[in-house]
Amino acid sequence: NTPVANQSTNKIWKLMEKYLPNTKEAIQSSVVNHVEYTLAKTRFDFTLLHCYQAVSHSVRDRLIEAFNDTYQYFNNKDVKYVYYLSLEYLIGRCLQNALVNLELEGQYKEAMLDMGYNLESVYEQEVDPALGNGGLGRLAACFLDSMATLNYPAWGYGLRYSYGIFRQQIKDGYQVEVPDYWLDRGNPWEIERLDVNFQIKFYGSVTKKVEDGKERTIWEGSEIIVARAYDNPVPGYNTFNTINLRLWRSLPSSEFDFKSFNQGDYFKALESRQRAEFITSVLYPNDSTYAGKELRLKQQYLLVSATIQDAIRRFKKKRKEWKEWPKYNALQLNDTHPALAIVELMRILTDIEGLEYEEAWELVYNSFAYTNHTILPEALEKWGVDLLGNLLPRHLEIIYNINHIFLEKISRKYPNDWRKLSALSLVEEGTHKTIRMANLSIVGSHAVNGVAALHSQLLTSTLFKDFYELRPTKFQNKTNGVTPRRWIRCANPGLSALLNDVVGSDDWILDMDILKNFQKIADDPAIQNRWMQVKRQNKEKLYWWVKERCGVDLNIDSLFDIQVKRIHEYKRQLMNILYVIRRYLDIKKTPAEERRKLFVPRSIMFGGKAAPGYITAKRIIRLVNAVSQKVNNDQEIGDLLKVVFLPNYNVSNAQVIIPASELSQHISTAGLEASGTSNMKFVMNGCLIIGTMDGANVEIAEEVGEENMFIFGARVEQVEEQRNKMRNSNYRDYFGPRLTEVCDAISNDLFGYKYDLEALLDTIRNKNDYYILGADFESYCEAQQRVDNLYRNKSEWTKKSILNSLRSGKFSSDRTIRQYAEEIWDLEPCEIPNPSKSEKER
Ligand code: NBX
Repeated sequence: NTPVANQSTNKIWKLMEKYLPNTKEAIQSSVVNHVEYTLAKTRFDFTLLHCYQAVSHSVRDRLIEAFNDTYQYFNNKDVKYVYYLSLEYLIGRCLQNALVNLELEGQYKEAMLDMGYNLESVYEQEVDPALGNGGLGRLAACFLDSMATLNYPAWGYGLRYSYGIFRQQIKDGYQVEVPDYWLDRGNPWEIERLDVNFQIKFYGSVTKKVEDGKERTIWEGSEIIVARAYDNPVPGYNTFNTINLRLWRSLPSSEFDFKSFNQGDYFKALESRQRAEFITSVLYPNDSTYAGKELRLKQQYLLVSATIQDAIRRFKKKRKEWKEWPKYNALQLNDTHPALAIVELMRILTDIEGLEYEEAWELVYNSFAYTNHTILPEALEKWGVDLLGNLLPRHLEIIYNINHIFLEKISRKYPNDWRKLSALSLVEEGTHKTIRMANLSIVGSHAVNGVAALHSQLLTSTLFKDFYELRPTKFQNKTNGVTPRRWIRCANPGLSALLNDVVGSDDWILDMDILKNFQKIADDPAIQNRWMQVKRQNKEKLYWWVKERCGVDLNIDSLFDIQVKRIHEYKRQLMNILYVIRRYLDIKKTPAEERRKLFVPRSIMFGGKAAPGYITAKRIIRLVNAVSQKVNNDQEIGDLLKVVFLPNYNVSNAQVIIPASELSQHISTAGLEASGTSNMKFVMNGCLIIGTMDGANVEIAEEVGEENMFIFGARVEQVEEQRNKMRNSNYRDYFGPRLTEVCDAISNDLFGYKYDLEALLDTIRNKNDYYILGADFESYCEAQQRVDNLYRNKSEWTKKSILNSLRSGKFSSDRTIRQYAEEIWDLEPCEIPNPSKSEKER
């Protein structure tokens, strides 16, 4: 029902045409308004938390203005949309990011100071929405920032988990997982859409019916729930464009189990309502093995089904012709987790909209694209056909159908090539028959990409070789990137100010490549001094962070050496800590008076979560803490060496840790880290990398120069050879004396915790050392020696630090998103005219 417009209602709606003013007084009055009317608080009963909430609501009001205008404008211009589908978004805190992107940080700072509040302590009140595991989820968040900033008509779609990734506590040196109920204090940033709900079906049966001579397939679900939309505005920088991250929450459907209610089984009916709510209650905390649990499949299907329904509803409002679908919609799959979207769209187009199979396939194929994030075999999703067929019987039928048609084409092209047929098949035969989600994603997409040049090359030469030979043009590379808004402008205000002075403006925030034009400053002693000052201030901030959380007193003048990322054997935190032990033993062997000549004081920090079921990863944390305890309490060592485990690594902690680091470790076994993205953040913040030729490190070396990094270790093509060597020898010969001595020290109980630590050592001593720590250890030690040598020369170190930062332009996610838009999505930017900020055009 459209309201009848008359003169008096028009006058009322006209009230909405004024934008909120951003003077100090206006900001203060909006904050105070929210204190009174949103929070129902008074100045006498008001804490810093309330202050954060009121400020956030006041900022949210401003976001909503831009947000509503953006989609109205997109709608009027009838643009093509990209839908980014991801089971994870690690967006981090919102308040500072929103203020920076709206270019209101200065005004709010002043307004709040006037009221007696320091804006930085207000920021600290916000909890991290941690709806992701690691790199993949954080990448999705950086991409949203770039899509908004570059004015692309985009939507992010995901799940609103009630519990994000667990909070990590360290008790007696072991990781303890604490539930993260992040909505505890409300969430001022989201907009609950009571009117945006979609039904989601599970289980049930499939029947065929003949209607007017045509066969129709009907899937009747036996469990029906509802997905409700929660919108999270994502503001672009230096533009009025603000896009939406729409997160779904599962709720019981209102008709649900009406029968049981009426039959008087009140409690049973309530139980099933709770089961519906449970679907989006918790994020799976695994980042490298797939869970294979029904609940996880329900989560995936809920995201997929609600999103496709939403996109179709939007499309149908505008046009009648299905053949226009790919012209107006691009759908990007963030890994295979949302791959069922391919099948869901096929189902709706054929079963409900009545399109022929081939017609529907054309539309699906031309709109979907898939990003792969790993070649680790244990991470590849394969759903058992029993489980999938029970939960989504019609989808399994469609998958079989897609496979049948696909394999027929293959066998015509390669008659009797059974190996090829079974490698390409969507179905893996065996005692436990499974569906390969990667194969489904490739077959259903017009573009498939890896996330760094080396990774994309490995995909086409190993994991997806047969698919590549079939259709080489489908395969692309899109090297990852990170947003300079959050990772420099927000996280490192000191460096931002310095870069503003160097460039003469803040244009670098939108065009990082211009920093290359200022490389000569790297030799300027005055700039070097200021550069060192900025780093020192950041180190001081981390010093206090560590002191408060870990009770360790670091030497600010020591080299801050950091490895923060999910704990995994392939990332080789174990090799790092074994080197720390090596260094400790070497210091102990050196006469006291010579120690300071031979060793640069170092503070070595580790951080990262281990998946709760990943025992080896948890033992690595145990070892780090055991070494930390021993070394930090050894009077002889003093501040020459400190070892710290930084608990609960997350986005907001990363914003303190990364700007303060001087050396960061990206030391995965060559070929196994698809890209890495923190490496890019560290480089931007003037940190030198010690690393292997893996993932995006290879391209970082191309950009900043190998001479400005500490590269070591086997190259991809040497890894298998090293593994063979290990298989054919005793670990004592293969390891060499320096590593052997380290292992023996652990075995001789120098650090305690013998049971855990022996088991840990066995992963490299007796299990073939799959990640070739033994092979790379010597070359790693040499690289570490080069680090010490360079650090003694402050000016040379600083010069390299400056060059790293100025040459990091390629790794802005703006570059990445432009490439996706141009080479995969075929998407044009659409910028809303920046309003005068006084009158809205409505
Ligand atoms: O994706 C990561 C890769 O390991 C990084 O090399 C890469 O830079 C990053 C972004 O492309 N992968 C990752 O974070 N995976 C997951 O978090 C993950 C989560 C759930 C799951 C499997 C993997 N079932």
